[in-house]
Amino acid sequence: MNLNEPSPDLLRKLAERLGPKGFTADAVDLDPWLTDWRGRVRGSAAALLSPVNRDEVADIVRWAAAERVAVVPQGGNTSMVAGATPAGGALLLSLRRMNAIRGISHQENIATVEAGVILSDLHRAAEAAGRRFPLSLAAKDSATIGGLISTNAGGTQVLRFGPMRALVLGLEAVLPDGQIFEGLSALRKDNRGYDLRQLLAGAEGTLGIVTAASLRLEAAVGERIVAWVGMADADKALPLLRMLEDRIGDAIEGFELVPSVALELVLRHIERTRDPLAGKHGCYALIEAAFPSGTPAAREAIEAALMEAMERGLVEDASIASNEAQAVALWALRENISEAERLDGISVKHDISVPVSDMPRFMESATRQVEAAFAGARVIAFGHLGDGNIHFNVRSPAGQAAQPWFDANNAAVNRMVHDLVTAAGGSISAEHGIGQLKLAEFARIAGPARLDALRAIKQALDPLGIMNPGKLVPLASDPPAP
Ligand code: 2HG
Ligand code: ZN
Repeated sequence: MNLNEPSPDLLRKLAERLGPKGFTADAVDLDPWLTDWRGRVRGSAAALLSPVNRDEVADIVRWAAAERVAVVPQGGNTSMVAGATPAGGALLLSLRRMNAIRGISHQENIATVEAGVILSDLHRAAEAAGRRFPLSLAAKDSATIGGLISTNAGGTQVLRFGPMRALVLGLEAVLPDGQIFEGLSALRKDNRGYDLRQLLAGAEGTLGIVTAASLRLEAAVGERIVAWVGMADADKALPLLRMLEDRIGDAIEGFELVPSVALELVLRHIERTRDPLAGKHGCYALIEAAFPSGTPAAREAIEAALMEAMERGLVEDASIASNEAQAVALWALRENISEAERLDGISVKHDISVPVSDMPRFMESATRQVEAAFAGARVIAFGHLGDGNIHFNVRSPAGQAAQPWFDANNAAVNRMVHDLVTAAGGSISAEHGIGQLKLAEFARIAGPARLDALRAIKQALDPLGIMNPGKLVPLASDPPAP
């Protein structure tokens, strides 16, 4: 794709339009935003643009289109697949200054927010208004709403509320020619054909830039109960989840699988963490149930269900948080797995899904096959079991330097895991998106119908190919994956 570097004229015009707070081409200012969160991809950009409203965004995009210059939108820069890392002479467009919560309507049960609002700020604002925004994930203190929408983020509450797509009711976006799509009005029913909101959600900024959204809120949590259970092995987890749902219903909204190796990593690398149970277990689950205020005997119901699970041999031991601080501490054991893994050394990452009921079998057989094929490799498979989504990560052999092993084996491990997932009818990206890191594998596996449709949509909305190039949409001209 023949994209250009911005001309000195364009950079001057942008500097004037955006002012000193909204424009910088200084290498020091740019530096922190040029590397992805995992530190795996280093990019470069001609300038960092930080507009404060949609009209500024629209001007940037229109002017960039006129010169056929790439525009790379970025929120909190927490992509797991380097989806917001720019390349070449792109304009890096940060939405972080567009961080107003425009309103929270109790009557409509909606929050209207700008793209740069940080997820935990929205949590607090909704709570202060007596409501709740239910999506949550480990990066909540830096991930922004625009990025979460653009990647259709998942997280730990998908079981009950679905991923970001399920929570977007309205969207405002700047399209690749600079037009503003005014789709904020949060109609519960709107059947005017192709749904642009849902096309932009999960598009990773390749079809336009989300500037604001209307998001579904839920009833505030009256009582939340967080439990940590030890099980003999991962096979017990799914029967346990189904049993809890039978007894408690959809109040069960988080069910996260933590293998013992993941717990050990967290306890080793993350300060102020401790094992909640006295003994060791093969596998653990973090369970969260949330009830509206006034629900009678919520805690007793969970206690009784866990007691029954113990009698049935599904659970070996359990600890239920007795206050909010303990609940936060239990969640820290789960939310820090990724960070602990990172501190332990680079690993080959996968974000896969297979049909929920097939996941225990898949985990067992894929672990066996990968560990046999790559001598000494250590699988750590954790996460959102209830959604059929596991992070099937593969670490280097113990005592071996992680980086050289990673460099030598990353591509082959990826291929093997993705082939196993595909054979099981699954997806190579359950919640992180494709970005740059999964692009070649996506191209290899997706199949012509999916790829042709993807390219046709991209071509129709962004014929110049300026929006976040090199992400999500494999070009027909790309060389085949190695
Ligand atoms: C999580 O569930 C994140 O903690 C990160 O999606 C997963 O680092 C990973 O592999
Ligand atoms: Zn995850």
